[in-house]
Amino acid sequence: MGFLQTAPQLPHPWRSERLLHALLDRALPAARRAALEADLDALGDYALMAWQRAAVSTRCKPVLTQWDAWGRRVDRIELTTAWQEGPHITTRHAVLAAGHEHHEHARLEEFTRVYLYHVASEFYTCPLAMTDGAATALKASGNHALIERALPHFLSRDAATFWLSGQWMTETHGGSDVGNTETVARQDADGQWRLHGRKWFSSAVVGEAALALARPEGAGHGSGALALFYVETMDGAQRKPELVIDRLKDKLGTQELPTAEIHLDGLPAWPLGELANGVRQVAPMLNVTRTWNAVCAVASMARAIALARDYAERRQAFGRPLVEQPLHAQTLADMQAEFEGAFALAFEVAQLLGRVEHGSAAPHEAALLRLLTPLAKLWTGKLAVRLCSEALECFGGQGYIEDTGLPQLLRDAQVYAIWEGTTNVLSLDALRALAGDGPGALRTAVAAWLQGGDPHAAFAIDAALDAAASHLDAPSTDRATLEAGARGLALTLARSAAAALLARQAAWAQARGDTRPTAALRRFLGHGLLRLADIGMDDTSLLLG
Ligand code: MFK
Repeated sequence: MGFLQTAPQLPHPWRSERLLHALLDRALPAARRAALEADLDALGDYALMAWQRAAVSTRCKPVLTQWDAWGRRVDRIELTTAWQEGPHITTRHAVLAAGHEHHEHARLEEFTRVYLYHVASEFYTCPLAMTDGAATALKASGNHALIERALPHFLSRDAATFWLSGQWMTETHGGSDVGNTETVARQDADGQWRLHGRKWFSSAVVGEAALALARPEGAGHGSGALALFYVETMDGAQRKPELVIDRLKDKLGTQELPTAEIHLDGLPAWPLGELANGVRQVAPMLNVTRTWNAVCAVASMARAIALARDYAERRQAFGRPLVEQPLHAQTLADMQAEFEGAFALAFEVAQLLGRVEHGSAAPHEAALLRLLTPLAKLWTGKLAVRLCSEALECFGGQGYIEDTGLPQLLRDAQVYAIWEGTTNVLSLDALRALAGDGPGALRTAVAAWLQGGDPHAAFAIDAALDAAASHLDAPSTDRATLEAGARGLALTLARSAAAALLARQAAWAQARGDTRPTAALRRFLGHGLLRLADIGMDDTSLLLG
């Protein structure tokens, strides 16, 4: 047999994770940091095992069996091995419970685990995100009966009592525009609310509970008339008959995740709060799941880059390893710099969330969190696709071959820009946040992050923020022009915030003799911060004419 190329090896996802180590060293008190070590090491072991197991296993997808041999409707879903392990890994490592502990680092410690677990989980993190979001929305609702009933399950540290929650919003007519929701809530003769309708993307249908938007019968049109309901899906070991699984979706990626189309045929439901303003009530959930989306997008980038970098050491071309080829090394370094910016922004959102929830945030930080959440979600979602695509190219033809495990990275990455609001929906959400205290909060934060850092970086970042402010505040800008430019504005703000965070990290690391974050900052700035669009509404209509 001729030449055989050795496959890429995944370095240990925790022990080799330089950025996460540095972040935890900087952000956590020493005792908290030390207490995490064994747990994170074990999660890294699991992630490594899962990668190695996948390399020698046949890929599986979930299977829905709707009827048993005797004609009984069963809607049974068989899950992949990683999904079967999900409740055990989640509770053993307290992935969700950690985020709801009563200290300001709770969310950072939670999302550290999410980052290590995500790719190995085969997107079991999707329903985990929704369960976390449901726990957060329930707490915000102040509905003590539901909190006491559901939270001990959602945040359980024991697989036997752990429950997953879904988030049932999307409908055939109400995707981004959930105001078109057709599901109706009716009260029966006993006063019990029951949901009737069809939900179109239910990713946690194997779970035990869900938060669902529905229109109370007789309420008006639009999103303000929607209410948010809590439902349970199981009657002991049986799924409730009022919940019917129509089919599993056949998706581009996240194929281990059993996303379902379902019918609600009188499913009992309990309102979280008032029988209106359901979107406002579900917003805490959206913001938490969008943070998950950002951290998971960054985790996918980390996986793709780790494999591409390992391969660059193993693969020889033109007489030397790829990593010694100047253009290949340049490509990898460009990817690394963008990844480091995205990592910094996603984890800043996680830390902010922890501080705001704990009540230890600075006065501007609630508005900062409101703005950075959509920015981090939309930018990391797009970047994950670009970096995973670039990583596949680093393998040449092998990156296009299914059983290397590489194409799956790209297919899966495409979901981050779609889930939890598309890039454009999130850009418009950023405009909502910018209409409030967002701009001032971002300026205050950036000034603090840049203190004592590189003055050249500070100059470039301030200039980008000035340009964004002029764009936003231009007196001639009407609403249509503002919306048309919202994506460019959001990307500019995301990159500027990320650069300021990289500057803070660079100053911290340099004082400890590590100049790699400084190199990442320099290169990231070299890629430019400005992404503002030159809006010509006339050109747009001409081009689409
Ligand atoms: C592994 C990674 C895990 C990731 C999780 C994966 C889960 C995947 C499953 C899904 O993808 S489920 C589908 C997710 N669907 C969406 O995310 C919906 C996308 N559409 C939007 O986000 C729209 O912007 C939105 C539905 C929120 C617009 O609704 P409205 O009703 O037209 O907006 P409106 O009237 O502006 O907002 C209503 C209220 O909510 C306002 O407050 P007030 O009533 O007090 O004025 C808004 O300020 C508030 N609001 C909206 N978005 C908010 C928010 N408040 C805080 N944060 C937000 N993000």
